Order: sequence, then structure tokens, then C-alpha cells
Amino acid sequence: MSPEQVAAYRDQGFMVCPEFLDPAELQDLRAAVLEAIASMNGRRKIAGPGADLQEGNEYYDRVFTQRINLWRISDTVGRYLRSPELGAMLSALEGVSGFRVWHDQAFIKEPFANPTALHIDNPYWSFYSRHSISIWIALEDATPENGCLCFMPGTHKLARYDNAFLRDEFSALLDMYPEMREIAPVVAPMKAGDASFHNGLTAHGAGVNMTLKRRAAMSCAYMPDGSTFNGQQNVLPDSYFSTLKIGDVLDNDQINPRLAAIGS
Ligand SMILES: O=C(O)CCC(=O)C(=O)O
Ligand SMILES: [Fe+2]
Repeated sequence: MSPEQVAAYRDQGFMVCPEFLDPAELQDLRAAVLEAIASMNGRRKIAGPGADLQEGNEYYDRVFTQRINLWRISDTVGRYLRSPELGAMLSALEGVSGFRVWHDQAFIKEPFANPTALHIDNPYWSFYSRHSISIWIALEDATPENGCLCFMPGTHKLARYDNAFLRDEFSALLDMYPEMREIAPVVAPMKAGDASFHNGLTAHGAGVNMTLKRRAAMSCAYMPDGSTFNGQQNVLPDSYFSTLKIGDVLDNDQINPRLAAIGS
């Protein structure tokens, strides 16, 4: 990554990275994600240990099919999302020496799906950091017609920890941050295999799916190593959550594995 790309990411709070995966990698990851989702029965959204998040909100369930922590049930997913090369990119973008996986998420926007309301990610999570970051990998082409992402440039510098929910109206976030109403969203179509990165405080959303095909994507959120517990459970399993006090370092390798450094 060039210094110009890093500077642009830090200024805008997001970056699109064309051809992040080559065609063979794309096929490999897409197959692994779809297989892992298919292996999860019922309405529970998290694979393996985690909070008891279930489908059940009519509107939210029609934003996308959301399945979390596929890294626990698919070695292939884990290998891509925890690769040292990806870790090096995250570190360069955020200027942070090490990251842990916060959670991964598959987002399958089905035909006629609702839009993904504008929101910021980090306020949902169990730590606060201005340097959390997510990758979002298009497993199929994401277009303005089928609900590609949009990012609001520079909003990571304005965001506090007030947030909207994904079941809210598309623009509910702007009621909390009226100053963002003047910022034009950047619509980010991506080809299958392209990826984007966004800071955990960058406002973003996605449109409705106006096509007859699904829009499949795989994402992963990363927490700077050393981040501390803020009191929120989010995806943490009850057994771990109940042991935590505000301010404890979130350093459980079973729950939030550290990304290995290149060469280690
Ligand atoms: O895929 C979507 O529609 C939403 C993705 C998102 O909010 C994220 O990756 O943080
Ligand atoms: Fe998000």
C-alpha cells in the first residue's frame, strides 16, 4: 500500500481495494462462506460460543441474512480473515501494531431486501477505539441495483458514540449527527473479489436489493490489541462477559484471536 493510499484512507475513513482476491481465492472463500452458513441450522446468528443473538425482528431480518464468527466453523474463512498479510494492511492503515478479530460477519442481501440503515460500527461493540477497522469483501458483484455499500467520507472524525440501529429508518443516524447531512455519500460498487476497508467510526450503509439475485459479502471487524471492555456484551458469550469488569483488557485468545505478524 502506498503512503498516498494510507493518507487517503485516514482522511476519508474508507478505501476500496479492487481485486483484493484473485479468481481462485474468490471461489475458495465464497464456497467456504456459503457452506458454513448452510451448516448453521435455525435462527441463531453466531457460530460457536457467543451471545444468544437470534433472528426475530421482521424488518432487520430482511436487511440481510447475517451470520457471525464463521471463522470458528470454517478453517478456510479463518485463514483468509486472519492472514498476516491482511494484518499488515490493517496496521498500515490504522497505524496500530497489532489487531485481534472482533467478529466476522457474512451479509447476504436477498432479493428485495431492505436497505442497511446508515450507522457506525464501533459503538455496538464491547470496546471503544478510534482505530477499529473492518474489511468487507464482495463475494458477488455489489452494484447500486443490488445494495452495494455507501460511505460518508470524513465522518470518522465527527462520530461520537451515539448510534442508530440497523432496523431504524435509513437516515436515523443523521438525526443524531445533523452536521453529516451536508456530506455526500460515496456509493461503492465492487466486483466480486474486490474489498473495502472502513474505520469503525465511519458512517456507512447500503441500498435495497432491486434484483432477483442475492448480494453476498463477507466482512470482518478488528480490534486494536490492548483495547479494553466498555461494559457492553455485544457478541461476547455470557460465560466470558460475566467475568469482565469495565477497563479489563480484551485479550482472550479463544474469543478474540490475535492476528499473527508476517514471518511469525
Ligand atoms: O453489507 C451490508 O449491507 C452492511 C455491511 C456493514 O455494515 C459493515 O460491514 O460494517
Ligand atoms: Fe457496518
